[in-house]
Amino acid sequence: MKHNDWRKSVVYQIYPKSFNDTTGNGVGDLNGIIEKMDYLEYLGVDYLWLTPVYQSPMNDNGYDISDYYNINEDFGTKEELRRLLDEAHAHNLKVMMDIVINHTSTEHEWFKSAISSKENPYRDYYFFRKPAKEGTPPTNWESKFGGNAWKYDEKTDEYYLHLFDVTQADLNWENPEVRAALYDMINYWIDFGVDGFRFDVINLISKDEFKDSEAIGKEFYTDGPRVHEFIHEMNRETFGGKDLMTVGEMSSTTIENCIKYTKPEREELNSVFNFHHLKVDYENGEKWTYADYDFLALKRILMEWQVGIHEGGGWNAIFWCNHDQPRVVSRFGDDSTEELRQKSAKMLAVALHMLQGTPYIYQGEEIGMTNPHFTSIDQYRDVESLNAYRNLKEQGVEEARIMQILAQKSRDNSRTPMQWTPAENAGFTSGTPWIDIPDNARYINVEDEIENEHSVLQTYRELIRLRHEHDIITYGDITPLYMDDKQLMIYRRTYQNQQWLVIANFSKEAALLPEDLETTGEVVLERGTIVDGEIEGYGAIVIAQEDN
Ligand code: TEU
Repeated sequence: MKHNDWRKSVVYQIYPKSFNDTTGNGVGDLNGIIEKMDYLEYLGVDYLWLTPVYQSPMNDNGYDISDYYNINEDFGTKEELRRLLDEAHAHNLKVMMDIVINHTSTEHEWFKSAISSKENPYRDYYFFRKPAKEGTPPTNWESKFGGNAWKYDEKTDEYYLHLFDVTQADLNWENPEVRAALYDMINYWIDFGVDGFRFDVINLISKDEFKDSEAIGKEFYTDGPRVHEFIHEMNRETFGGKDLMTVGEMSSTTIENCIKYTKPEREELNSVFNFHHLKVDYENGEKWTYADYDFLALKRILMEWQVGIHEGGGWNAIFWCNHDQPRVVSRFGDDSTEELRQKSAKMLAVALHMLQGTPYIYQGEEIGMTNPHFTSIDQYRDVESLNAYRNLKEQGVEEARIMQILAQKSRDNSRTPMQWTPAENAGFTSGTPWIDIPDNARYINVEDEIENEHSVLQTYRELIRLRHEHDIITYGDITPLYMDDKQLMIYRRTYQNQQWLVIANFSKEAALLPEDLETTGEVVLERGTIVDGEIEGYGAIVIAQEDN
């Protein structure tokens, strides 16, 4: 056992569709994950989080579940999942399942019943509402994937709510039967032997007022009125008091609410993802724009959450990447040359992994995988990107500009297959991959990274090892420093009588260290050097110092 406190854990996120294909159909599968257990153990992580593998029409790659109790046949069978759990446990790894309970697929039996007639007992599992007036949806809320959030059903002359795709109908948590059915399902997976859960958009489950919004409707369902009550109830009815790690994905949330979600005595969740630090390349708050990122905002937001959550007694999940976000090295680093890519990927790893909270590594991040830089709409697969393309077209935006925006923002940026080897199709599949693989797999791949002792991968391994060995990383306080510095992220961690200083240069150019910054001490980890009071471009360093 590496340790016995979930707080010291590092989680590795697997997007099964793009991890490893053993059947040659171009789509990854559960056996593919089993095949890579040695690698995952070598990396040193504690938990694996599998994005949804349940039965699904895959309009949103599994976030549209049609049967919570069965496995999507592209991924495999329940027996294979059972073997995956056993293999993971034999490799000292735990497994978290993704729980999507804000909505189901419209292919789910519940929804199929619900839509069949107004009188059907399942009608109240979802939100069906009358038109505001003829031909007008009940409210003006916008779907997160574009367009109005209500879909008209001609047969019953009512609309149903879908905050995401039209094939993802929102569940009515006000209905106690819905909650009971969902808790049964979670308990089924607990009995099956999983070790934890990631809850999809869990702060959107409480909705009670359906009114027009001045904006897009968020205020009526984000951190809604009964959300804490519902999550607490779920905790008590399912995972609470058991050795299971939980993390909630929180959409547009607040520090105040996240403290409530994660303060142990409230019995809700262990930890939370928030996305505020990843909106720093949105122009005027709009994702579908092309913009440079704002470094000072990135620092400010990250540090507000670091300090705010820690002081409030809550717990952060910390991450740069997931299956919805572009690759961080292309986003806050630099993938324009091999040298810059490697340096900036390492720097970003250090800057994140020395923060307080539970770090998440998204498959491929540990080898510095980049955005694929797609140039044609035919290369995109994601429903959100395809909707955005249509919307931007309708607004009259030029094709070339749209391609530039998608190449920067699309969720497909992170969904290209894991690059295992320099061989054809990156060793991911013997068939045709479901989405294109960047050419750079020839030199950015796991095989090469294992061999090279100075690789990005080795930096990740070292950071994981450090976390397991030094309590200061997990439990220490954090003090942000020099927040106005335009190149450097600098912070101090303190724990008992120890003090660590972390310096990360987010710019390509060498950066002058602040004159009054004391950098003497014992170097814990060095990626880039300090010469004459300057740290090199994309350099990062961690120094253990005397407490004074
Ligand atoms: O995502 C929630 C969510 O709102 C965003 O991550 C969203 O994809 C992005 O911000 C839009 O710009 C979760 C899942 O992670 C995502 O893959 C699903 O599509 C979504 O919920 C619906 O289940």
